[in-house]
Amino acid sequence: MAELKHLPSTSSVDSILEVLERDAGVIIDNVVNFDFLVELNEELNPFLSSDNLGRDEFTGFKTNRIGALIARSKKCRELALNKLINETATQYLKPYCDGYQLHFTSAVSIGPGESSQILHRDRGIWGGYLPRKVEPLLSTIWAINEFTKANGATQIVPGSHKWDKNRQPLENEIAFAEMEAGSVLIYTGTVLHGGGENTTKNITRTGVFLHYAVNWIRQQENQYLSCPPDIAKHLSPELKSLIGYSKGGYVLGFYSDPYDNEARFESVSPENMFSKSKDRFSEIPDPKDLVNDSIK
Ligand SMILES: O=C(O)CCC(=O)C(=O)O
Ligand SMILES: [Fe+2]
Repeated sequence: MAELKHLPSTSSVDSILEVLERDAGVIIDNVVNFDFLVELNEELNPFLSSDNLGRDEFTGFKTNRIGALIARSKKCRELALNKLINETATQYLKPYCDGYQLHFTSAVSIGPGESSQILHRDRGIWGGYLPRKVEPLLSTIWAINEFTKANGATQIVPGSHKWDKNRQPLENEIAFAEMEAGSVLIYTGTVLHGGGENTTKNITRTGVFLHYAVNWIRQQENQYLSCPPDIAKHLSPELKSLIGYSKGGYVLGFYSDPYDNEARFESVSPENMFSKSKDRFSEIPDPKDLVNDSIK
């Protein structure tokens, strides 16, 4: 039976990267405590308790999903900025970008009687246009309650990020992300995985999904609509930048204020919407370097 490696929350980034390189999935145990989860539940329950069941087999007829977690939950903001996760994302995505962004937020509650989700690779959201040699995603699933094989723990196929796309796993090649509440599964955009079957009578499995993608790609969840400027202005500069109120390159992601006729906010970084602080792309580069560095 395939198994996922568990590491303690005191692990080094290098030890996490080593497992990710081999398996493309790893569990970090007990990162946040019980009190943290109580508050998180209080923030999410009003939204999760209304009926947001999936409308197809992929999203699950007995599975509730909600997004906009940065706007809706202070505790999710803390999770999104978790130091160990962000240091791991920086190192893991470094070969493919010079920065990354929060790409997707969702709380997923798999209810009793849900069947298992088809195994898939999350990079598929971009329609298969990205060459396999680029890994665009590093994702997390935070266990809000205990994940067990019975209640729908995520299925993961360790090592399948290196497989040919048509290879299907044998049953004993599928691992289940069983973990205690407060632990986190880290997995890549190319590993085969899917929600598990929930065979329990009355236990709902809830995970908070926070996915990080290279900064030059379209985000799965439109953060500017899920967390519009009037909410984003209350976030820390670091978090605003992480969700996309920043540029991803010298001219990538700028904005112009449609009401500004004094040339104050013309072709500027979204950071200017909130403060005058300069972003890391505001230095005017030498055009030769700009052109040269833009093609690998
Ligand atoms: O709920 C889960 O454990 C996994 C869900 C998933 O992979 C997805 O919806 O893309
Ligand atoms: Fe998925």
